[in-house]
Order: sequence, then C-alpha cells, then structure tokens
Amino acid sequence: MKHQERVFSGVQPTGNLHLGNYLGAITKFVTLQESHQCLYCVVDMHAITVWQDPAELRGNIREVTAAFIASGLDPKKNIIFNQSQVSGHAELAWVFNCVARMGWLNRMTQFKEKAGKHKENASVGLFSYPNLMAADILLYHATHVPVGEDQKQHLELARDIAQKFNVDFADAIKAAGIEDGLFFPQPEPLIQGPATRVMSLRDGSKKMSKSDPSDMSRITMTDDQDTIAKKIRKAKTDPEALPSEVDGLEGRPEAANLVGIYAALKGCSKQDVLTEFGGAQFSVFKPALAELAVEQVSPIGEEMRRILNDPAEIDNILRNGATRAREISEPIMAKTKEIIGFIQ
Ligand code: AQP
Repeated sequence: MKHQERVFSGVQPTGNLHLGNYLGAITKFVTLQESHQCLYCVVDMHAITVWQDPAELRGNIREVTAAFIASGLDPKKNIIFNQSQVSGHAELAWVFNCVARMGWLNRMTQFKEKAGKHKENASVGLFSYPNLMAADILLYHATHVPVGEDQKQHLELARDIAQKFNVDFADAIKAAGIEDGLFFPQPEPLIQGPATRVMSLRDGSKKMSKSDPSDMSRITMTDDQDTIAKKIRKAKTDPEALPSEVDGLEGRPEAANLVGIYAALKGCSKQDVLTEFGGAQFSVFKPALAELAVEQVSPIGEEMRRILNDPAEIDNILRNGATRAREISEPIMAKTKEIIGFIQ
C-alpha cells in the first residue's frame, strides 16, 4: 500500500509549555508545514494519564493551541485539533492494547521515570500511554513524526505495533484488498538539530520538563522578558570558558545545553556558536543568549496572550480541525475494523 507522506505530532496540555517543547517539537512543526500535510494534536487524553484539574485542563488545551498558532502554524494549512474530539484515537488505542505485549511496555523508560517508586499507584493509562501514542500516529497512516529525543523509544514501539498488526492480520489485510500487506506504515521519527533534548537550567543531567517543581529550571513560553533574562543569568554553569570545538563540551552538560539552545534559537550549528564564542566566559555568553531568547520567545508569549483573549475562536479552530481529522481517520478506522473482523 503506497502511503502518502503525512506528518503527525502532539503536545500534552499539562501546563508550563517550555523552551524544550518549542525547540524540540514546535519549531519543527512550523518548518514541516511548508512541505507536508500535517496534523498537530493537543493530546488531552495523554494529559489525563496523570490527574488534571478540569478547569486547568481546559485552559491548558487552549494554551497549547495558542502556542501552535503564535509560533507560526497556520490552522488553514494544517489540521490543528484536540485528541478527545476524534473518537478514533481511543478506538484504535484499544486495538493496540491487544496487539502490544506487556513485555514491550515494561521496557518503556518514561513510564519508569514518571511512575517512580510508586508504580503500583500509577494509572493504567500511564502504563499504556505508548499504545495510545501509536494510535494517534497510525490512525492517520502518518509517515513522519517530529518529536524530541525523549519520545524516540515510544516511536520505536509504534513501529513495532504497526509491524505486528500487519503480520498478525496478514491474510485479512490481503483479503481487504491490500496486496502488499502493509496496511499500517512504519512511522519515522524526525529528531534533528542542536536542541532535541533541552536540559534543565538548574541541572544539566535532567531534561527541561513541565513537571519540574522548580520554575527556574525552564523557560516557559509565556515568561516575560525580565523573567527569561533572569532565568538565563541564573542558569547553572561551570567556571571554565567556552571551548572552541564541540568536543570540548564533553563532560560539561550545562555548557553544552546553553550552547545547544543558542544554536537552535539562532538556526545554526553548535560549532558555529563555538566559533563565535570559543574562549569567552559565561559572563559574556549568557547576556548574548538572554538577548536572543528574549528576542525569539517573548513575542510568541505576547501573541499567545492575545490569542487567548478569544477562547471561542480557539474552540472553533479545534472543532474545525477535528472535523478535518475525522475525514482522514474514519476510513482508516473502518478498514481496521474490517480487517480485525468486526461487523460494521
Ligand atoms: N526537554 C526537551 N527537549 C526537547 N524536546 C522536548 N520535548 C519535551 N521535553 C523536551 C518534546 O516536546 C513535545 C511535547 O512534549 P509532551 O507535551 O508530550 O511532554 P513530555 O515529553 O512528557 O515532556 P514535558 O513537556 O517535559 O512534560 P513532563 O514534565 O510531563 O515530562 C514532544 O515531542 C517531546 O519530545
């Protein structure tokens, strides 16, 4: 089956949308809209794998949507929607719950990190999260998935699920008229550039994260100019000057992180940054980074605030996106049911 190139990715509406989400994912979405049919999803069903306050969840769904648009995603060109408005995500996730193996999910490092020592108390949804993610992508036969480095393992699982489904139902797939048996495509992760894993500003060994208790660990997309500059000024560093070569960042996670952020914001390589700043102290580099971050991030935050003033318009965009998403997903879900043997 010839699969048309199609991009899918999602962001959880769990608050504190940060520079890692922006550089690792959203900027890639913006680039891809020029060349591909793209679906960008506010994955609210993923968010509730950890308890969310209902009023805050509603606000956060609108905030992620506003961030998409403020970052330059065109809702006419792309399909922007929230997951729970397209029931196929839940339907296909159930099918994949029955395809994926417990052993596969037991190997997922994100579950181990998020459940921590209290695995017995984690929701079943948090455990089966990667199956829902596979459903998100494969419901649209998406072929390319721009994500940060932390999602690589989940993407590999999605590929395994696609392959196992195609093998388990090989005869039924052929009987449904798909001669080559490739009903679900193997989605490819797109993890590129200098900021695929932005680290905490307080600890270079931990990724920048929405759930870090320290607000100083992350730059959020709605931080004002002073806050962005202050967070960069206070970011943890070491006492050495910056090296002139990328190899010199080895064993210096905080320095590597700030150089990576600078490179991603500027649209150049880490080596380009070191060619400019090699030998400079952080007292010189940090103000330059702060200036660049303020220049790039604060207009997005301002635009988000403007968009958020009209929640009805955001809800319209999401409803319209869901209608268009269903146009693609419904025939694929119907075919999936036919292949499995469900009567429709
Ligand atoms: N630190 C990061 N660096 C680069 N990319 C990142 N992403 C997340 N953190 C970083 C990418 O952002 C997209 C949306 O992420 P998500 O909403 O699914 O959240 P997450 O991956 O669970 O990470 P968060 O935002 O830090 O939340 P918590 O605190 O809950 O873990 C994805 O493409 C992700 O790779």
